[in-house]
Amino acid sequence: MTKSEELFKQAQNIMPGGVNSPVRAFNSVKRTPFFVEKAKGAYIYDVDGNQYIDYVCSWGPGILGHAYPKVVEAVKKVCDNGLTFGAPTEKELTLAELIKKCVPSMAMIRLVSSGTEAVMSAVRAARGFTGRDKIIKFVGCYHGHSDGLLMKAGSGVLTGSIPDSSGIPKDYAKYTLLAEYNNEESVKKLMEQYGNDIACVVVEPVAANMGVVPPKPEFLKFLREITQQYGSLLIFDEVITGFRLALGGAQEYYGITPDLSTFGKIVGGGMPLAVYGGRKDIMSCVAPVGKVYQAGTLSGNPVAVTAGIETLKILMENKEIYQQIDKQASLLEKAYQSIGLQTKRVGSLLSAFFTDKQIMSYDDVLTCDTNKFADYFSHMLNNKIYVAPSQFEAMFVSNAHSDEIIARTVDVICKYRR
Ligand code: KE4
Repeated sequence: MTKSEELFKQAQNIMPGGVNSPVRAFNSVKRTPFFVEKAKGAYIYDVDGNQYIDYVCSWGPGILGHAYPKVVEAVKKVCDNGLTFGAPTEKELTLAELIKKCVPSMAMIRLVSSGTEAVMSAVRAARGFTGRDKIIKFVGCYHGHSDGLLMKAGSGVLTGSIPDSSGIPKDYAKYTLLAEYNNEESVKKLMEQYGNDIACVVVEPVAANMGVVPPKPEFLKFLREITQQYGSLLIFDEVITGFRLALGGAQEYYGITPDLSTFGKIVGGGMPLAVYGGRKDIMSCVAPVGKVYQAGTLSGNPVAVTAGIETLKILMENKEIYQQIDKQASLLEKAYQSIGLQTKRVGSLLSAFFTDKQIMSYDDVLTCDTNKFADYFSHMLNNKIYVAPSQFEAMFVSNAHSDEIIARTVDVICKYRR
């Protein structure tokens, strides 16, 4: 029995599934998860001494590569001054100003500790600002695990949604309407039926939780226009795309300005930090100025904020990183296409799909053969390459994925026989 297997066996007795987040249990790829010892650059090491090339990058934060020296040094240093104060610090102001510099729509921001918290709070601010109760989200998009956002399609688009988790009162579902990603008609129908009671449309500008599914041309522009038409707010959930597709995220990449945005992952440099914010008139509804209550003991934590500041500063001073990771990801994409797999890619975010159906929506992704995916996952892991253990996740390329690492990955991909 490997050490990972031993640890996993013990962990399952004290943590649900032996993990602290479900996807880490490797259930959909039918393998025992490896337990991590450390990570450095593009590599992650398990407790049995195996080294893997890492394309999960902790689900997105690792754009610079693991344990980036300048970030780690800054974090180590700041710890000597105390780990948390629960009081304002200049660093929070510095990070807020860096975020606004990168993402001009973020006129006012609030720091929180997770993407879930950021999106939950942004939706509450939208409801508080508009005085409306209903929201629209898209099937297949994930916005964290707050009750109102863990919903799946009901029997019909206009019949609202149903909870996508037990433990959520059925009644909550009537406030969350579900549309189909990339399907303008499905949004129009809901807006015509409920428009004046819809507080916001919340969307991943590039869907990355059903595998990577980019927006059809004009889809985001359509959402921008139809929300304005009905007085609803547009929320871009940029927890994955933020600071990944460009310094200004998807809203820079596609040139569409939402009313509110959420960020996570990269903005915290790998520490527990996320952000929601946007128009000042909306964010002025948030306590203590306004009546939308939201709070957090570790919000703006000085250690996490330091990691975020250092990460954003490095990205701002080295914008060529974006061309580099885009180029490296394009080489992987070509390799997947050379073995007959369909791919979707935006910059350094990509997925290979195990279906022949043209991928435009969640329904298309559901036609994927997840057993084939599991077989491919094992092929990659057995060759010491770690990709996300689910067809419905994304692949992330970091600035630490050198030409040699990419070449080795291409070689392993091309050896895979479907
Ligand atoms: P967290 O609460 O996990 O920090 O963020 C939630 C979230 C919000 N919005 C988007 C677009 C997200 O992708 C996420 C979280 N992403 C998943 C990976 N697809 C995190 C990995 C996990 O759940 O373990």
